[in-house]
Amino acid sequence: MTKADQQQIKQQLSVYFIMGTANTSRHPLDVVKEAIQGGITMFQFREKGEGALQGEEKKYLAQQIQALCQEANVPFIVNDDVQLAIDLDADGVHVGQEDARAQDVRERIGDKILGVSTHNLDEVRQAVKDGADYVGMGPVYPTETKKDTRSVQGVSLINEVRRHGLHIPIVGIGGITYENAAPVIQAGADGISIISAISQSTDPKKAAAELKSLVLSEKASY
Ligand code: 3NM
Repeated sequence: MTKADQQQIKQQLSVYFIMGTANTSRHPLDVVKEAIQGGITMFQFREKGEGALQGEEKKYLAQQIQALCQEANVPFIVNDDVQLAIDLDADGVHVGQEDARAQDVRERIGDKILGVSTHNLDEVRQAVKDGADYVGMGPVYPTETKKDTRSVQGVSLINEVRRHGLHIPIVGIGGITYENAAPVIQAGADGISIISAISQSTDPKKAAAELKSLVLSEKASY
C-alpha cells in the first residue's frame, strides 16, 4: 500500500459508523441516510445479533445501504461476510480474530480495503503482515452493544502500537461517545468506530456531525 493510500484510509477512518438492523428500532436506511448527512467518513454493514437478516434479505438491505454510501462517496465495508462483499463489489471487508484468516481474505478481495480487529501487539503485527489496511482496537470502553468482547483496555494498546513505531491506520471501538472520544485520538488512533452513539441517537445526523467536528479538531491539534 502506498503512503498516499494510507493517508486516505486515515482520513476515512475519522468517523466510522457501523450498523445492522439489531442496532436500531428505526428503519436502518433512514438512520444511515441521516448519519451520512452528518458527515460519517466510512460505513460498515454489520448484520449480526438478535433478529439479524439472512440470505437475500440481508443482501437486499446491504445493496440499498451501499447505494446511499456510493452517492455520498462514503466507503462501504462489509463485516465478516467476504462472499457478500465480493458479490456486491463493496469497498472492503472487516474481519475479527474469530472470522476468516486475514491473509486468506486479502487473497480473495484483491485491493479492496481490509480491516482486522486486534487485541495485542502480536495481532497487530500479524495483521500488518497479512496485508491489513487498518486495524480496529477495542473495547476501549465498556459497551452494551457487543456481548462477547475482550476485556476493556482503554487506550493502552493504541499507545503501545504507536510507541513501537507502527504506522498502520488505527480505529478505536467500544463504548465511544462524544464525551470520551478525545483520548482515543490523542493516544494515536486515526478515528473512532461507533455503533450506538449514532444508531441509538434521537438525531443521528447531529450526533455524527458533532463527533466529526471533535475528531477533526483533535487530529488537527497534533
Ligand atoms: N466490536 P458501541 S466493541 C462491534 O471490542 C464491536 O472489538 C468491539 O458498539 C470490539 O459503539 C463493539 O455501541 C461494539 O459501543 C461497539
